[in-house]
Amino acid sequence: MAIERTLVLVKPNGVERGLVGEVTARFERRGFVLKGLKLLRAAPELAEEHYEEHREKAFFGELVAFLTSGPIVAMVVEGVSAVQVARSMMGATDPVSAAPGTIRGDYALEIGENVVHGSDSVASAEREIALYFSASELLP
Ligand code: D4T
Repeated sequence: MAIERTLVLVKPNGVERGLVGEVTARFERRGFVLKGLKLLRAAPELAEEHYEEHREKAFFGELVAFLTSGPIVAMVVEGVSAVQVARSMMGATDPVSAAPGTIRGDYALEIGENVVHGSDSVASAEREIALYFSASELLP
């Protein structure tokens, strides 16, 4: 029963569509504890660093353009197996394959606009949390 922290982002289309409360509520109801929460506009440098692993991919430019296209909400949630559980709550990266009942399965259709992001490992979570939050912005 490892207690983990993971980074959850509500992407620009999720904020635009008024899904911040819905996404946040799902994590709270599941039993996770919010340790950090902010609304921000990501600078291109931040988005590029976030998606560093995709730098060589054909969709990298669009990915960065999308993440920086409007305000996003970043949150750090903590709880048992937070990395894995958060990703299962989000559903498959391509919403077409995301199961109903997941966030993407309920609110998305396009892979390029898939509403949420969740870190894919504990190491990624640590790296990504540090990109979006300073230590003083996080609860202990
Ligand atoms: P994120 O990082 O947004 O939570 O997505 P995933 O972790 O589920 O998936 P990913 O890293 O493989 O992809 C990052 C991001 O790129 C978009 N994307 C992905 C895209 O627009 N076209 C593609 O072909 C792929 C594979 C969607 C998520």
